[in-house]
Amino acid sequence: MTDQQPPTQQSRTQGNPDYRDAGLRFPDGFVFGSATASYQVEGAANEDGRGPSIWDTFSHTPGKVWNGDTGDVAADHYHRLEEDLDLMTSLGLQSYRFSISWSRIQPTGRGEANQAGLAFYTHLVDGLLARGIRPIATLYHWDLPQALEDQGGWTNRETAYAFADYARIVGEELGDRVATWTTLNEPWCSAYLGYGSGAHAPGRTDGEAALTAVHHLNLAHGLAVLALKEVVTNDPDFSITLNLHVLRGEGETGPEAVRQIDALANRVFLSPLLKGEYPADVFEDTKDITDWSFVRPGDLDIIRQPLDVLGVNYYSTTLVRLWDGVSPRQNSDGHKDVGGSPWPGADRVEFLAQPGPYTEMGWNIEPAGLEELLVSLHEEFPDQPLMITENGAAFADEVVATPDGPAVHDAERVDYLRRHFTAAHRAIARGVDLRGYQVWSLMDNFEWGYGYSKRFGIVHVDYDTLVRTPKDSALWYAKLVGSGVIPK
Ligand code: IFM
Repeated sequence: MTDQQPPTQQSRTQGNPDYRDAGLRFPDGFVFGSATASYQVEGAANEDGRGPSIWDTFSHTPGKVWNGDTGDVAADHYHRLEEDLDLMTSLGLQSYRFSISWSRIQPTGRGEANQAGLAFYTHLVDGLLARGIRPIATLYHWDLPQALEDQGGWTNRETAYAFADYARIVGEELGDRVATWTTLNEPWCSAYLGYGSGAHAPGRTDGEAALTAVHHLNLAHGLAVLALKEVVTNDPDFSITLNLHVLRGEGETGPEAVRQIDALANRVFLSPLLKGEYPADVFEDTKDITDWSFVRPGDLDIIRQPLDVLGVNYYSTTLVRLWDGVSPRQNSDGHKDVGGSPWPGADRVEFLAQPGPYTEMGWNIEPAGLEELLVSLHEEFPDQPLMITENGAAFADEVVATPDGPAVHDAERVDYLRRHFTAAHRAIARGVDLRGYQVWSLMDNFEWGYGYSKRFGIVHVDYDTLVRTPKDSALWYAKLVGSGVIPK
């Protein structure tokens, strides 16, 4: 999503220029929830027949993850499910966005279902419904079964078909109860961080592999929606979640840099999903890397499935220009820099640091970017309902003793959430069909290459005792969910 000029916030919006509004009411039916992902919270990595995923392999490889952290135990959500469900009830959550571990269902990514794996998610979905919480299930949040990676992973077209088989198995089990099926979470990360930069599992650094993975992930999405539609018996929403980049260009070369990154980060997903075509400029920009012959006749018809809701994850903005080839190259693209590039064909693009404030990830806090993103999506795809499927912030939280017991006074996260809920509200006021907001994350968890060093939860997890402590942000959010109005 592009916006060449940083917006003049006051000119574009009513209310406080810094988005610190209170008292705004969300429409009836707006779904307030929170999100997690399997490898980040579940733990129980070697239990009940679960097979290894690429993230087990990656995190157990020395040097790949901060401090050698792994998801072996994570937040132990697998064993603390009842407690966590009750926690959701105590916060009044209306939805829970979780992901399903493919290798818990099919340990090698193919073949018979592992009944113990299905039982866990059955328990989870039933527990949510018993508490009146809407289940939003993501089928893939980056934890590919290792056995499939050994056969080429997302560079192998067969992985897309295996994914559809897996979707069918899960759909047959839960397809009378799940409210929203999200096929993929952030395929940008799976493809470009997994196969391009190597910052994520499986840690490959090959631009052609990354672009091949992009297409096979898009194809997997379409095949999975088709498979699910054959087996579900309720009337769920079908969805995919994208981490679209809100781009700003600097200087004379800004527009060209924005075009290149918009193509690779945004349009290479949005165009096939919503228009049934790949952007011509992506082919041109990457022609020295691949001829895109992995796109076969008929693929785009499969990929373009009607989306009941498009999931949008938003954290910050991205500032780019073309590198002059002389001065030291800047690479502040917000992703862990491990040497490889997540931007095949965009070798001349430079990613510039932006003004703060920042979160603990070093990401700039810019609620206007969320409003811009939602409005620009609405302008381009006016009939497409949207849902914020992730938004939140990592800060260095501390548990303190109070007369009422342990507490976490995470004022910065409360402020971050207030400003982004305000941005979402402003987008709705400008006509965006925004259906809900899933705060990332329900609880502190394994933050991929950063291990447990970054805390995104609204609930604190003590990684020694696994005790959960709702932070002030959780209590603030409970007030918002309960009233539908942004609290003070
Ligand atoms: O923790 C991740 C999540 O898994 C995907 N979206 C971004 C979050 C914060 O980095």
